[in-house]
Amino acid sequence: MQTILVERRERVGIITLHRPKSLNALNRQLAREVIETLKAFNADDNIGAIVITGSARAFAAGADIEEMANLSYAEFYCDDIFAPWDALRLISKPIIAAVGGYALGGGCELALMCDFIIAAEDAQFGQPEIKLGILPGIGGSQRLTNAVGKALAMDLILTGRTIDVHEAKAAGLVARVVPSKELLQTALEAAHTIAGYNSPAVRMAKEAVNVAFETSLNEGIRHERRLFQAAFATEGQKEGMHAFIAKRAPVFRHR
Ligand code: CO8
Repeated sequence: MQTILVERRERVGIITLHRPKSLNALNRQLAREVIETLKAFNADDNIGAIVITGSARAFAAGADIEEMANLSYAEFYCDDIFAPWDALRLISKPIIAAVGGYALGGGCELALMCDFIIAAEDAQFGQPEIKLGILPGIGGSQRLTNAVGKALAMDLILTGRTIDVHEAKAAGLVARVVPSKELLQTALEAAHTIAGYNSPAVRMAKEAVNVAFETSLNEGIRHERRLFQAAFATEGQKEGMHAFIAKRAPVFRHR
């Protein structure tokens, strides 16, 4: 891997975006490496949750402008250059974005593709593509709107302004704000907690929440009900409930 660092700590897989000279600008190689690593973590029974992070200065300052600047419509259309990022939606294990510094353009969109964002006090979010003569390209117009509502999404996408972490938290973009030096530790603790639960139930819970953004309330509730019933086919449900009744800590087997 040349653009990311990959690490495993107990049952948590960590991807650190690592293109320091360009504030972790997202080029095609980085996309391939992130997706390849996510797929490997997803297939690995020893991994229960994933953290994606960047550097203290930038989670990611967007797509790589130098790489994109001279591309033609035909290249973008025929090669569907951002298509690899679509595979992130197929990762069934929870992904936490630990965001410090800039999360701009594609960087903000990548954070939005994760399941939730834990941000450092110095984090800044924005979709400044309009200043470059373009618009968000890996789902920002949809996911940002779902996260913060039409008014703020339009404001950010049309003016290109950047918001600080407190505005992002108030708008619902960010789940937690922590001091910068506690960012990774907090994200890892959340990931370790998740990774310790009944793995199929964790994935079902992620699936159930995501369905809320893709279907009607009625269909979403029906989907949740089926998943809830399916949870009773897992060993973890028996262990979780019997452990509660016996007043002991549950021991989940992660399969
Ligand atoms: N692409 C390429 N290089 C970048 C990028 C980028 N997005 N952002 C920063 N860099 C480089 C700079 O060119 C500079 O390189 P060098 O040292 O060789 O001159 C280095 O990183 C440090 O940057 P600055 O000197 O500019 O640092 P500052 O602290 O002065 O400013 C900013 C930091 C505000 C983040 C500034 O760098 C900036 O505005 N960057 C561009 C932000 C932006 O416009 N992002 C949107 C890009 S377009 C996009 O994301 C489209 C999304 C579509 C889908 C994405 C799929 C991946």
